Amino acid sequence: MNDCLFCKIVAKEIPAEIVYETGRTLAFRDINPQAPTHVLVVPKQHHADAAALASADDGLADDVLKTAHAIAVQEGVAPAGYRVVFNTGPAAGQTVFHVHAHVLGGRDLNWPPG
Ligand code: IU
Repeated sequence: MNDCLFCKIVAKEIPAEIVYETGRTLAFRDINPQAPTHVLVVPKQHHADAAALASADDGLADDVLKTAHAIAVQEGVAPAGYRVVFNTGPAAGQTVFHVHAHVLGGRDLNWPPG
């Protein structure tokens, strides 16, 4: 996708603080962190949202989830607990339409979310 911001981060055409990378996923710090750990995990292949990722049917959603857990371990937030969020669609607050998992941790997280 030529005009997709996260595709450009994947292609390293625009900078991001990358914290983890696999063959099919990339993780980088959110520019507007909502918790001490706030990392975004994206598949390198473009899919607009979690629904499209789930339909990809090639194990890619599994890769994203595994990377999210690896981030939580790497960041040291796994033992206390962390949250993985896919905002999916405008009503859920999705603003960037390249699917991304938010990995949030490092503080007590409220429920229900806003
Ligand atoms: P959302 O679930 O689509 O609302 O999340 C988009 C996130 O992308 C949001 O938390 C932004 O702070 C974040 N982000 C970013 O990390 N780098 C950017 O250049 C832009 C947005 I634009």
